[in-house]
Amino acid sequence: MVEKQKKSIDPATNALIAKAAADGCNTVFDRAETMKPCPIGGEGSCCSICAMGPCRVPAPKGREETPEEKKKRRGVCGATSETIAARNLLRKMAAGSAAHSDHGRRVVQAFLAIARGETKDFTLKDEQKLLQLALELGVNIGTRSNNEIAVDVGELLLNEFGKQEGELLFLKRAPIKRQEIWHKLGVAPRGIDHEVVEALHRTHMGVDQDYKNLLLQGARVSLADGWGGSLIATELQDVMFGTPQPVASQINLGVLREDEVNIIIHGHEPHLAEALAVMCESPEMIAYAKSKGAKGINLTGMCCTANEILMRHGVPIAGNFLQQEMAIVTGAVEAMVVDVQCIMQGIVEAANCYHTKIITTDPRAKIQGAMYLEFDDIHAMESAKTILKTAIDNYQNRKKNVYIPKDQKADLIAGFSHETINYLLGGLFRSSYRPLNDNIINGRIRGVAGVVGCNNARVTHDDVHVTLVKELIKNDVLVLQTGCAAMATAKAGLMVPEAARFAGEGLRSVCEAVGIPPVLHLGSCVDNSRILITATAMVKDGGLGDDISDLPAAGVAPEWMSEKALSIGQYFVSSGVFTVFGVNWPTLGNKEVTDFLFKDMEQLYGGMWAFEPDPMKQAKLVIDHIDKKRKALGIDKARDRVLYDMAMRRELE
Ligand code: XCC
Repeated sequence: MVEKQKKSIDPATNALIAKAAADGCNTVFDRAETMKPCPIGGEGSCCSICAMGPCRVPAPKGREETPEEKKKRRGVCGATSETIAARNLLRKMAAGSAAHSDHGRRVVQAFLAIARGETKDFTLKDEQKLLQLALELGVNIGTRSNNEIAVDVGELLLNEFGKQEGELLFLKRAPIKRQEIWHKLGVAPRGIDHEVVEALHRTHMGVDQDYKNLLLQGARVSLADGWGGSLIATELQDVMFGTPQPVASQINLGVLREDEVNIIIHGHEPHLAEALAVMCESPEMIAYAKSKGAKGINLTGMCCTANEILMRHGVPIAGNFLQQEMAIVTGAVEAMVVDVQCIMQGIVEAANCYHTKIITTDPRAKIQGAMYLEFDDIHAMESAKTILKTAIDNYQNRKKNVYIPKDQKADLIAGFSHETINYLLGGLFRSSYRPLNDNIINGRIRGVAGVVGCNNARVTHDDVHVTLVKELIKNDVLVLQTGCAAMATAKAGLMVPEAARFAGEGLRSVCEAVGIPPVLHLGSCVDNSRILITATAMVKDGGLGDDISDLPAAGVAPEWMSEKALSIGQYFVSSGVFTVFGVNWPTLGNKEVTDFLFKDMEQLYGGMWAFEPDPMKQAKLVIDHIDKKRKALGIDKARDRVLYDMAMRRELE
């Protein structure tokens, strides 16, 4: 008998999977059992781009295909399996880039509304970051007010989306050598929307039919995300809502409260969450909650919105991607308020089993069967109030079958922005990456890994994340995290300074000296741009080569599922980072395309893709890569240090 895949390593999730079954509530874990993934689509061998298809061109399994078979593996139009696989991949990258970048555009629009005085509900919190941005972008500061400066900054950055000529302004932040690579390959993005549109055009029936050329556009549209849309979002969110600093909080479903109105904010963009965080504290709203029999209001987050308000307000996190229905199954959630991205339609069905109201708030993302209360950036607090009142009114409808896994919550420290890491390492007056670079050079820290991305119901929830990260820190690799990946390891207790005890001796000594955890939380998925800036800062500080591709560093998305992850992965690779994906790889149906991504890309970008579902093997790939880079830098000897015990010392005397 085939053993069933374990659903989660998280006890809270497992307890609620059992409760859902008892309550007759269908969840993602049930659907993943009944709906098997399509093997042809999964390997990138299905073309549904025109109405002559869909054409299926699956690769033979378990053996090399013959040249004759290969010739026949074509769509009705004659498209080869290379074209089909590359075209599918590029479309996914374009969708991922579009998602982050549409988020970025919305952030700029909100930023401009504040700068122009169109709303009084938010202010620009981080003046220093605003002025730095103005300097970088060549905006006149002089005696002008912050708002005047911000209007110019906002307009310049809004222009980045529709720009038709030139290249994105933030590309200049990258190391010079990296910029030269992009120019040589012709992949420096022009405008953000421009690259998404061109990717869609080139993948339309009968346009770009050379897989290498298609994958160049994959690099360009993804770079438009990492060094464009996502970076713009991160920078302006920091100016508006504050640059994150270390903050303590808690995570997992145990943060829900039995005697309070529980509201979960789920999605990605931070404006609504910011407004709710402020409004929840208002005496008027607290009194209103009390008038309905609750002791107070408990706002918690889910997915990347959770990371945003955790980083800036310490708002606790209820869970990551695969826990969204589980939160509802507690029977204790009055409202799940959502905006865009990673919101499973299944939450509406789950909510129908309990009393939870699903409230959509964004005209771009309505869900059939959910309640729609539009969030208005200009009148943010009024919108937040309406949403809160709706949730509070629902408290009285809470049914009896409530179960909160109260013991299931872990402490965590978050808020490690690039600025914070810089400050923590070097201090206020000499903030720098020097101590980090020095500790890498002397071998206490072997290297750095960015471990990011989603959960995926095709693998045991959180397992791949936690196993991988534990193995990395044990081997002295400092781990930087974002997104749902960060939440998985935080739940496992790896994001507190005491977790240094799980680290190898070298990394532990650095963590203990600085007082940081061995696994640093850098924020949401758009904040993967912070990892690019951190890597660039390490290069610029010196001693570790002159490009990101020289660093003893790698990226991993162990449980990825979204198209955004592919865009992130490709902008890591195109920025020079060796990047490993778990679960499944969407071009396995074509050897040429896969070899190009897994081998040839290194010649072009200094970074390349790898696919490995096993977390221990993922760790080995990362560590081997880090060691290869250490050797190339001539710092491999430093790690071979011997720690003398007393007997050895005496022998030497
Ligand atoms: Fe979504 Fe961002 Fe993935 Fe989590 S990590 S499942 S994309 S919430 Ni971004």
